[in-house]
Amino acid sequence: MMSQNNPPSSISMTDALRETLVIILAGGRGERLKQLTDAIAKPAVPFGGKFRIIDFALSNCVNSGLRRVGVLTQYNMHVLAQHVQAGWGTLRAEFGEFIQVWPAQQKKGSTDWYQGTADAVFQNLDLIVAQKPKYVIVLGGDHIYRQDYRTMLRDHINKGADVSVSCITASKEEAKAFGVMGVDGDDRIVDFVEKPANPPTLPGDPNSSLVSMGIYVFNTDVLVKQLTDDAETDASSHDFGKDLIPNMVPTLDVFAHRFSDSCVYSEGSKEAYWRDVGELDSYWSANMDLTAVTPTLDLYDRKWPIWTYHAQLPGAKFVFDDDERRGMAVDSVVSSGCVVSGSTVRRSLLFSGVRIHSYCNIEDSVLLNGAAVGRRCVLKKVIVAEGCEVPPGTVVGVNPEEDARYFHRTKGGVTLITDEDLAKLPKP
Ligand code: ADQ
Ligand code: ADP
Repeated sequence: MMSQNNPPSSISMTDALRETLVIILAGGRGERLKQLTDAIAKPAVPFGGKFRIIDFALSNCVNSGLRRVGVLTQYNMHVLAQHVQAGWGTLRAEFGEFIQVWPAQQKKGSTDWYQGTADAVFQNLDLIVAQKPKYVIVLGGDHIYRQDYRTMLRDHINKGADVSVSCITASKEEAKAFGVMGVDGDDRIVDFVEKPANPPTLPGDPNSSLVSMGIYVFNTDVLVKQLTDDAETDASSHDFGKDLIPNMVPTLDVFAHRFSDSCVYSEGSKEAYWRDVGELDSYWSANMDLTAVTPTLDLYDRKWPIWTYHAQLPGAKFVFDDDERRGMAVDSVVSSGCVVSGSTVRRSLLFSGVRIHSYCNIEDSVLLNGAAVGRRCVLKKVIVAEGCEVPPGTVVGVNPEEDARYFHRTKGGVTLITDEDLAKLPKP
């Protein structure tokens, strides 16, 4: 159904895309990723062998034909800014196209960091208004998915919405970590509650809820008014999910957009793949998903490429060691610059420049850029931090109690290995 207030626009998709500005929220602390975000912002955390998490949102923008993107940063922004500049700084400013980092600047007379996601956008309103967009898409920079934002924008325009919220079905249990909505038969949002202890469920399905993916399309005039009103409200935490969206629901035309309609599916897959990788368990398992024989998110499929900046490195190398033990990796993704010598790697992801010495057995593991594993190590279900040097003979993932004494071990049984924690191990 169309909204009563906004008649449908006859704007062409080409014009709608030209008149849209994207704001990517990339400033959260990301503390649940533990030491992985000690020095770098979550969207800049490496993912999938050669990418960084934000490459998914940025690729979705570029592949959708969106050419004006501001990336709002705050904590630990250095690597993120470097990456966006190196990999994404290619659009032509003279044509009004850009992907830029917009750092927190304590504008609007504020002496504080951003209070919440809405405040982050509010503090950049002057930059947004200066672009004169008709629509503003606001989304997080920390999810793994392929979405054609054109379809969502078209849906928003056709419904005559003030704001559209991309949504996906989740189990009632999972829904506790998200914004949860109730919709009517036309997908108009009639109820929105952020991270409820007891999530409302879908009619006729008491185990499932409709959750927000934190991806919003706003009409610019509505966004400006809502942000300005919210900024003047002392009781607000200045957050899209907690304050802005719930406040808009009773009076404005707020619609749900089904991700299943705009997801870019991999060949042969019917699952709309979207993962929040904000915790070590979900980060590990989304990486592991890529090692499946037929991954639901197929990065080899070139119809919707995920772009990135990647250092120039030589090809991956597999070596027989002096004892003629094979260096091999199976059901694994091995990135450029890796050397696997005389060791076996199974169901694992080796990011760029990883080095595995002889007599090791590595399974179900994620080894980030530049990690090095000494001889005779056994690593099972671990994440090895960037540049970490695992000493010869280290065994992790075999004895959970022992691991928990030295390392961070998740509920899901994933162990995070860092240089700092390795230093606590008794010396052989
Ligand atoms: P959360 O993911 O919990 O819920 P939040 O932690 O606020 O929301 O992060 C949203 C995005 O904003 C992230 O990309 C984060 O990095 C970024 N961000 C957080 N604080 C920021 C700040 N001060 N400045 C700039 N960027 C910041 C939200 C919604 C839910 C929805 C989920 C989907 O509130 O309703 O279900 O996203 O994951
Ligand atoms: P091990 O891995 O058994 O501990 P090495 O460190 O000597 O022993 O590595 C074994 C093999 O890995 C080497 O013989 C070589 O072929 C290959 N290798 C080691 N380092 C490099 C490198 N920097 N570039 C290319 N190949 C390398």
